[in-house]
Amino acid sequence: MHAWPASEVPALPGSGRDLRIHDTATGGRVTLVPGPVARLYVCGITPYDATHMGHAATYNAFDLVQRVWLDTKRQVHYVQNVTDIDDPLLERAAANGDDWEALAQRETALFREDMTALRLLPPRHYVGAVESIPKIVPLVERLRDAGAAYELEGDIYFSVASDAHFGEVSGLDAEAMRLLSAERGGDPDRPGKKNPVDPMLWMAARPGEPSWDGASLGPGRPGWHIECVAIALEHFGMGFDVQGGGSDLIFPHHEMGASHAQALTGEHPFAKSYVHAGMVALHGEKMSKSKGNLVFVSALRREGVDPAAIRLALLSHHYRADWEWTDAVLAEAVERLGRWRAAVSRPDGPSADALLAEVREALADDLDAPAALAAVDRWAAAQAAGGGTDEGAPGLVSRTVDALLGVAL
Ligand code: 5CA
Ligand code: ZN
Repeated sequence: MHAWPASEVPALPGSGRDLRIHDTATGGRVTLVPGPVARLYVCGITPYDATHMGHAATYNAFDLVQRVWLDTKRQVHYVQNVTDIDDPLLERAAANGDDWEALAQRETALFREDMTALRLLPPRHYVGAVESIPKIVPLVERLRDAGAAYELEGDIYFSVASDAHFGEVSGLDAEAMRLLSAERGGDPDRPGKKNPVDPMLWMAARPGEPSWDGASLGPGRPGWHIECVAIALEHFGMGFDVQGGGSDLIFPHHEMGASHAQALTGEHPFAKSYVHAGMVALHGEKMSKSKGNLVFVSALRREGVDPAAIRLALLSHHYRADWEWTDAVLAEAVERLGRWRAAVSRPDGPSADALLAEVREALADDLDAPAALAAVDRWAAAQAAGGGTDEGAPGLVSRTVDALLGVAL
């Protein structure tokens, strides 16, 4: 699949700090020290509806990870998937009398447009589940042949007991896992499973549903977690730097993915760090396609909202916080964007050297975007107060905000 065009990242003087970030598996902050090419896998959308503010907030968080790494003069190898076959996609298509492939293509195209408008840097590889099926099938066969997977009425399940490290990503107990598995695509009550939370690796073809050649597995379609494992192993192998997503992916998705990969390779860990963004809510409930309480990026764009203001609204919350989208959040961002644009449009201003250092320090400190915005606010206030005649300052502020926060002033 093709990704979307990259906005240019302006060069900044000097270099940024290594990123200290909260790692879900250890429950504490770690300093990431990737090699010259940092490897980032972020779970992509299931394209059955348009990009909402929750998605945008999560991808914004990982865009900051990329930008901090680029500022340390590393390259970033970023991979993202598209879950272009899964139950919710088929259900939505059936409900609307739509073709599931057309729905997936349409929503993926809209997602690309939204990402481009928000200046979120594209992945180097943007990979669909369907195009990955030839890579997925042999992995499931290997797991089965190694005794890490078993058959149940034609479907193939992963046995979580096959990975000694199972449970280390989420740190949850069995009861909590069971509840989340039921909520998030699992089938803990299906009779005959070895462990209620064992997830499906390969679903045998169902009447009226699309299916693909599964070699010795028989015709069917892939489970959710093995999709991301196949794509990450194909591009990175084990031990890549960060796997990211929203906090609703901690269990089962990232826990199961880690165990699939660890059972397949005998190596540990799958990702060195697991990083999760908080959930964005609307009217007190998590924004979700299944609940339908959504604010879409594309709808705001159609209403004429500047994408830079949407981005500032996302940046005004810490990525790990759960927060509520309101009109006031957007209004404040629109106001801030206007203030910043006015401040950088003057021919000179107060020195911006300290500002650059402050933004770098804030982002390196667990992606503290609100602290970075506060630093720019202070510079803009000093500018408005008429302090300073540094002719390079407005340009440096623009480049800093563009390169590190992805906002074009
Ligand atoms: N295709 C899978 C991942 S492989 C999936 O979860 N797709 S998704 O479309 O449901 O979500 C895409 C990304 O947005 C995930 O990282 C998910 O955690 C995140 N996300 C979904 N809803 C919200 C929300 N309300 N707030 C923040 N992030 C969210
Ligand atoms: Zn995923």
